[in-house]
Amino acid sequence: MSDPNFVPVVPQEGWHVLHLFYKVEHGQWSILSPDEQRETKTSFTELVAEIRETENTQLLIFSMVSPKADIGFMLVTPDLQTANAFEKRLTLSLGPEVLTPVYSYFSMTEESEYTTSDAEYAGTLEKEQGLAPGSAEYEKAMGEFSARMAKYRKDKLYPVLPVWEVFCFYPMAKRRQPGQNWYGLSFEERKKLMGGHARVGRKYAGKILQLITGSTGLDDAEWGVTLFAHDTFQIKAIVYEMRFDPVTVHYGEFGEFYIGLSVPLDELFRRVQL
Ligand code: 76R
Repeated sequence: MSDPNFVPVVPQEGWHVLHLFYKVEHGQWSILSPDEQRETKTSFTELVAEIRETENTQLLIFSMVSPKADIGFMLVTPDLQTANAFEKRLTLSLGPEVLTPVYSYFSMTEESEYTTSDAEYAGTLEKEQGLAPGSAEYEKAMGEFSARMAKYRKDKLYPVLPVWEVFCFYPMAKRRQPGQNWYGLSFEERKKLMGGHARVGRKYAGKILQLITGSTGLDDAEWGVTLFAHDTFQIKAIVYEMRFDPVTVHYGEFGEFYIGLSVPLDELFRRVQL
């Protein structure tokens, strides 16, 4: 049953995240003269540089796999006005109607509700490790814990995106139906279940980098899941393994999957034949 004392962590900070996927309309592109095409590619390159030079702003660019989309952008920036302005410019960046939006997702970075609190960690130190509060070892352990959590929180709210070869994006939500309503579970039950999920996830350390961004009230699903990997085997493996994790088994709802490859701009132009 839902916990009447539960106070959800309502996000008050974080960055805005736009995932933007487009198809290239070669018919429109071919109307441009070779000079216009060259100029367009130059101004596109300049726009990318301008976005990347904007404070705290990151733009990743992907050559998307399969005809679901050709070009993918992941834009992360603090201010929504900035995000919105860049998004409109990116859409027009290769000329009118050259890029047709096929899918987009709007979310925000957020921290987890289920992290270990100072009080919980203090309890573990006392009960499981027998450390007395106030002792030098206890204080040292608590200090290390706080530093670790501060870094963890910073990485979630203000992530530095990696440029790994493979990118995977899909929206997710937690199921809400009689007998299987995630939001009807108590906080303790959810936290315990998410603990199992995180244990599976941590096995992929160094192979998968995951960024969960929240989209309740912003887009159709509840989270955007962004995975970075060095190869598709790891993406397939983690998503398959998590299918058997109780949280996903009982409560996981998935949207469409998109796979992209990180490529430099000149290769992107060649790849999508611009
Ligand atoms: O945030 C953390 O890094 C620690 C714990 C953790 C949370 C709270 C965590 C760990 N995840 C969390 C939340 Mn996750 N994650 C997914 C998918 O669910 C599926 O079946 C597939 C989609 C993958 C592959 C994945 C990977 N996770 C979430 C949420 C929000 C849920 C909520 O708040 O109720 C979703 C939708 C979600 C989905 N997860 C990890 C991973 C990996 C690799 C980790 C370990 C990260 C690390 O320790 O570096």
